[in-house]
Amino acid sequence: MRGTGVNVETREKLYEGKAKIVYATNRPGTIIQYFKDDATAFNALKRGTIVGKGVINNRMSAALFQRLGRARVPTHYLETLSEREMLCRRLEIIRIETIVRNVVAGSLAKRTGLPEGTPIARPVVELYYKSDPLGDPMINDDHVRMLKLATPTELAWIRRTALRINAVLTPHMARRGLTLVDFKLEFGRGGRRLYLGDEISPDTCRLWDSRTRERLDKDRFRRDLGGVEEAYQEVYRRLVGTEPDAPTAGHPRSIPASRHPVP
Ligand code: AIR
Ligand code: ASP
Repeated sequence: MRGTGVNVETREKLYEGKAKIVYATNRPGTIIQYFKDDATAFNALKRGTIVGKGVINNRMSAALFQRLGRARVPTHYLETLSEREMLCRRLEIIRIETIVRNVVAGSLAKRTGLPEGTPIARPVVELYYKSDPLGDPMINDDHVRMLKLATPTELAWIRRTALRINAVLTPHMARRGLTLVDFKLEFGRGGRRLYLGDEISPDTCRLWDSRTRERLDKDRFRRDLGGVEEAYQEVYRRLVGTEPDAPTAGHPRSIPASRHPVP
């Protein structure tokens, strides 16, 4: 499927979320994720724009999906079509947000009273019910079964795969001077298999500078810390480098490297 993006055509809008738009394509079994600069927090009570975020999240997600693919984690990523468009396998999204935590932060600090920054000896996996009207409440395996969100076999695979992803991404980030504090994953069904979907970016991960513990993620937006764009650019520079991955040869939408707005 890779390298086949020539002649991919955008068709009807299937879904518009807070940070992305999903389009059908002329290729059965695929969708296009379009990454916006829009940012929301606290279940969309806070709204804003992070200039250039869509480009960064698209490229960064692609790089991390490729890294996970090399570690044999199945992801929905097929190809980067343009600065903001990613061709993906079409999934039936499982309505569970899976969070993996290596360091106490955010809602875990609130829930436990432990100070942010407390290391966690063995990663913690949490499940949330993906429901905007309900504000994504935390759930457990029994609720997953009760709500029929996933089968026990699927849930076991999700937990196992979330920890494998953490085991790949934590050292990957560490080599680039970033502490992977926590992150959110979404999985979906594609045919008979499960795949990692959505994105992996500073919108969905907490990333701290390993040395200074400076926050280099969406918490800068959520908490009005300033330097939001700069933080996204810094993460991009460390994870993807100043030269983005070479676009697929001959792709009509590929962006000449010289013209690519490297943040
Ligand atoms: N997350 C949760 N819902 C949406 C997102 N992006 C991510 C946050 C953070 C992790 O899940 O970006 O990396 C844990 O969030 P919290 O608020 O539960 O501490
Ligand atoms: N974007 C989500 C919201 O609007 C969650 C977040 O990242 O804070 O609630």
